[in-house]
Amino acid sequence: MTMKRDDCLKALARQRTGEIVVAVYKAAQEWIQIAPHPLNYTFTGAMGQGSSHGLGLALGRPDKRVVVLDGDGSLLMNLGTLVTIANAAPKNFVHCVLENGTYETNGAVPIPGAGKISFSAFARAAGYPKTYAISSLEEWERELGTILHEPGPILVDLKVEPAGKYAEDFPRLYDLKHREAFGRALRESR
Ligand SMILES: Cc1ncc(C[n+]2csc(CCOP(=O)(O)OP(=O)(O)O)c2C)c(N)n1
Ligand SMILES: [Mg+2]
Repeated sequence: MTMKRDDCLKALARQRTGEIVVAVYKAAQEWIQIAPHPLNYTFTGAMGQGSSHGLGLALGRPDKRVVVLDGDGSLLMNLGTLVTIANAAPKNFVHCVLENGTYETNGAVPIPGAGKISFSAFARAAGYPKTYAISSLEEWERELGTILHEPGPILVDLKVEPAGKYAEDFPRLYDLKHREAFGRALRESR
């Protein structure tokens, strides 16, 4: 069983309060349209670095919760990030992996090990104290209240399939206007 990605992101948007949300690739394309907010930090290009940027934000702003919407292909490209994050142990860090089994942005080429590997097992082996593997919307909606408040770092493996028709807008993911608004919102949210 899997969830439709846009349903999954809409459920997060409904329960979001003041969190910084770092999102990459398809999740980012949908997130900026589903949940526009100055504390969205999105980018593409530096593949695999979403969780690293999120870690920096979490360490720099321990008063804010950081939710990362990572890609499965992206995380595979930087698995060492799991060890770095577990070692730094930021309590305000939630690492979600949108596991669609593909490099969807590049024509949905399957990721290596699709369906055979376990991101939650990788994270536990790296030292994350808490992990979830979620494949139904009901479970995601039920657990979100806990996930957004319990001590991290937490890894949440979200089993998703593409859904929704969101036009790609790569420039908007990291244009200067939005990046400056992010910086301002972060400074003002102390
Ligand atoms: C170092 C590097 N290699 C390859 C690419 C090309 N590339 C851009 S997006 C992407 C796939 C991203 O896959 P995933 O993280 O699973 O996100 P999805 O597209 O499925 O949302 C690839 C391979 C890149 N940007 N950087
Ligand atoms: Mg993917």
